[in-house]
Parts: sequence; structure tokens; C-alpha cells
Amino acid sequence: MENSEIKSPTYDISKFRLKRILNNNSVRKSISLLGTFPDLSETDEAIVVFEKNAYQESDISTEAASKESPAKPSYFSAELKVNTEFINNIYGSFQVVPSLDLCAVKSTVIYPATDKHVEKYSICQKYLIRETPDLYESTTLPYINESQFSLEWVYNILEHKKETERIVFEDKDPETGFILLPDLKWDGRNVENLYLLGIVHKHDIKSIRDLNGSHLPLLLNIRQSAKDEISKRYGLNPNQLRMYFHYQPSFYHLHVHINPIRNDAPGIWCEKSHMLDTVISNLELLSDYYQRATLPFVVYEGNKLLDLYEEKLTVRSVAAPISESKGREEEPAVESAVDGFSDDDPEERECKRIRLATPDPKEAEATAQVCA
Ligand code: M7G
Repeated sequence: MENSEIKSPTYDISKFRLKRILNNNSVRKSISLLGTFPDLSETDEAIVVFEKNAYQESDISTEAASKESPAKPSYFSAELKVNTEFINNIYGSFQVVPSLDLCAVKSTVIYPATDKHVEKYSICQKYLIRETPDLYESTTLPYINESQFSLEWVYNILEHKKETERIVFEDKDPETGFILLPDLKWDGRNVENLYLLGIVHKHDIKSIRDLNGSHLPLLLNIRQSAKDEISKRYGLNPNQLRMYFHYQPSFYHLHVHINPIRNDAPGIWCEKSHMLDTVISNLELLSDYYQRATLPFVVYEGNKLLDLYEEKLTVRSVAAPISESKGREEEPAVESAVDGFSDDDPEERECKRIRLATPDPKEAEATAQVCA
């Protein structure tokens, strides 16, 4: 929320009115919706995200309850409603509806949602930018300073105004301290898909780009203290944890993402994540590594930063049509790189480009690439 006056709006999720679907992810079993809460405002837009929860092992328990282990909700109970689709020989297909306790859907609401939120939750074309230190100073930094998500929720956590009861661990040292707590994305039920955030107390580190050798005590403290606490509290082996930063992050106040490596959490792709271990090692080798390095990052269609980069680099446009093999070279180029899409609607086209042309050799040297 851009408006710092807005503290905690109240809404009734059941009164949500859908305008359009922003993203329907069948792999993650999540759907992001844009709409309004008409009882509050006809104009303020809201985003509602529904995500089916992962299974907990206790959900499928078949053990009878005892004094030591009282009954927990399980699929295999008298409450299970079973609709048989077919049984053919040794194969059976069913739709089952478990007890109410097991039907919960994790829901996130952002209200009022800004255009930036709509962009973030929409499915869109993505591009890879290779950001040199100069490009960071001239293009990314001014953009971040002028247009970024509010950090109000972060300061609310650090100042113990919100989510206080969710804090898992805190080190209050102003230089090396941090707060460890569940990420908004974690359902909080299942250690299998545990997702914690380590938010630093220091206020002047926007992202890994600002990190230097003087921050090593902070980073080493986060690595050790978070591992110790997670091992103690959740029984997870510290060597099974993935600890990483995003570049670019959505929120420019340094925070570490932590989840188990056996779980493919959202946002762990190599084009977005920088392992805490690697960051520490880079800084140990070279104190100003992140002021000298070229850092790649992904930018989405619709983001103003992409337009700013487009003014300097060739990001969207590509020089030549696809030439799939040498044997096909005599075939006429049916489509130019820009026109090579069947959608007539230019807006649709922006978001649906699925073919990549081979860049001109000179362009291959350019500091931006188009990615699938
Ligand atoms: P990021 O790398 O800045 O952006 O991470 P990303 O969303 O592209 O990953 C910010 C992290 O903060 C994300 O994992 C969010 O799910 C999480 N997050 C965002 N908000 C608004 C909240 C919040 O209010 N509370 C908590 N606990 N986590 C949040």
C-alpha cells in the first residue's frame, strides 16, 4: 500500500466481487483474483489469492486415537464423502470431500491494491536485465527511490506493532540484529513447506547491492542464529535449509528468505535468488563485490523499470527471426521478430510472446537479454 495512512482495513472476504482473474497456476494450485469489496468501495481494487494447502502427514493418519495421541482430523474418517467416478478392474477413480477441518484454503488479501500489486500478481512476459553498477546508479536506483512498495508492514514488524505473536526469534542489536518470523506465504501448519523471513533491524540496506564487508557480522549472525532457532523449534536439520536473497526484491529493506531445500518454494529460481552462503563468501573475498558486480535480474512486462531500460538497451526487440536449423535457411522468414505473433491485440501480444528470435551477433553482446 502506497498510502502510509492506511493501517489495517477491514473487509469480509465473502463479499469480494470478481473483476478478472490475474493468474491461475495449476502447478501451485493457486489463483490470483482482481476485484472489489463493494460494501467498502466501488473503486478501490482488491487482490485475493487462494492457494490450496500442502498435505500434512497427520492429515492421512489411520491410527486410532489414544490417550497419548488424541484424534486429529484425518481424511480417513467417517466424515469423508466419497463420489465414485468409476472402478475398472483393479483401478478406481473417486472425488472425495474430506471433513471441514481439512478443506481450508490459504487466502491472502491485498486491499487497497495498487497498480504495482496488480502487475506483480499478473501473469506476464518477463525479461532478463544485466545490471552493471553504472546502470544501477543511473536507472534502477532512481526508479526504486521514486516508485517502490511501501515498507510500512516491515516497520510494523520491527517496531512490534504487527505480527508480534508470530515472531520466532529476535536479536535486538541495531547493527547485527534481525527478526525471524513466518512469511506471509507460509500456511503456518506444515513444516514441510516452512517459509520464514529474517528481517534486519538496520534500515539502510535496500538490497544485496548495498552489502559490503562491514555487513559480514550481520550476515553471519543471521545464518547461525536462524539455523539454531529453526533446528530447535521445528526440528529441521540446518543443512537442509535454503537461505537466500531476492534480486530485485519487491521490498527494499534487507531480508533473507528461508525454506527447506526439499520444498520448491515460489521465487527460488536462479534468476532471482542469491544464496546467503554465496553472498557471504563473495564479501569475504571482496568487500565491495556488490558495488562492482553485474547483477542479472528479471523485470516484468508492465513494469515502468522495463520501459526505462528499454530507452537504454535493447530488451524487448530482437533482431532476427528464428532460424531453427541450417537446412531451413532457404525458407522465407515468415514473421519478423516484432510481428511474429499471432495475437492481433497488441496488449495481448505483449503478454503472450512465446517465440524467441535469435539475437543479432552484435546484440548478443548487449547488456540485456530476452528470456522465456
Ligand atoms: P521480496 O523478495 O521483497 O519479494 O520478499 P517477493 O514477494 O518478490 O518475494 C518479500 C517477502 O515478504 C515475500 O516472501 C512476501 O511473501 C513476504 N511478505 C510480504 N508482506 C506484505 C508480508 C507481511 O505483511 N507479513 C509477512 N510476514 N510477510 C510478508
